[in-house]
Amino acid sequence: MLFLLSAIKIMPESTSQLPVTAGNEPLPQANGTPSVLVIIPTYNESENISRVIERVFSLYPSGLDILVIDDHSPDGTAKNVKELQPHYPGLHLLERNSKQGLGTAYLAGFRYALQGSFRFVIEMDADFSHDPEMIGSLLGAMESADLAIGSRYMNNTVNVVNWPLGRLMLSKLASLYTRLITGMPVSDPTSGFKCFRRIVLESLDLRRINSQGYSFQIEMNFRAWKKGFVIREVSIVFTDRTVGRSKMTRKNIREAVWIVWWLKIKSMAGLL
Ligand SMILES: Nc1nc2c(ncn2[C@@H]2O[C@H](COP(=O)(O)OP(=O)(O)OP(=O)(O)O)[C@@H](O)[C@H]2O)c(=O)[nH]1
Ligand SMILES: [Mg+2]
Repeated sequence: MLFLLSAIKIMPESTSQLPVTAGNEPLPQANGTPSVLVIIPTYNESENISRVIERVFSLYPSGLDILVIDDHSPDGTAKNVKELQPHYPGLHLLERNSKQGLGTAYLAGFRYALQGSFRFVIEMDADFSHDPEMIGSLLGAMESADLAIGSRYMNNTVNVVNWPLGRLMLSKLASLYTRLITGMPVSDPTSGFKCFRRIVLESLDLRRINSQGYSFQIEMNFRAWKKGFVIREVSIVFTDRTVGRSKMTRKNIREAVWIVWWLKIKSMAGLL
């Protein structure tokens, strides 16, 4: 039986005093060059991808580019992106020839970002679980952070809409487990809605990132934290996808269980 959960409590936004960039305001540009790259990995997201691209560009018409990284989705996701490219010069597409996992998709996106002059790099899902309006809040938090994480669990609240109870428990347990083992002060370490300052990506040796699935988020946070970068969380409401299917697998869960130990031990041994 599935239990449906509604947003339980939405705390006042912790970034309320932070500036700008929400809604239709243009983002800062350096010499007319977009300073923000939003990376959206996709696998079979043809029902979502066009809408999410249009939504992001309607909210942030300048100063921001989007990179879609598609793993040869059989449903034609990449074709939808190509159809939109003539309308949006800031829309980029990286096509890979097979499904290779979320982690390697983001790593490819980071390399792409570092080849350009982007100052901020955002991770976002294609399925509208991450509200494009919150991009502004993430960027606002970057005024005083090197890594901003959109958190579902700030201040002991649960801001998740329409997740089955089992899925919520899994996510909450993963967060508690990660905090307990690593000591990392992040309430939602598996969140995939976040913003990196360029220097963070430049400082981490991306070739050493091992995680393939969702533990990729934990590993990136942990490595940034251990390097002393400032991490801030921003309260977000996460809404379960309404179209398309989740790609989460049991293998992803098993990977997250051992990766936190692996990170902890490597860090203690000074081998991170
Ligand atoms: N390029 C690429 N994208 C992927 C891969 N696996 C998942 N994605 C994308 O990564 C994003 C997150 O995947 P989801 O299936 O929504 O996973 P999730 O958000 O953790 O889980 P749900 O809450 O069940 O949706 C989506 O935009 C997917 O299309 C992959 O192997 N390659
Ligand atoms: Mg999702």
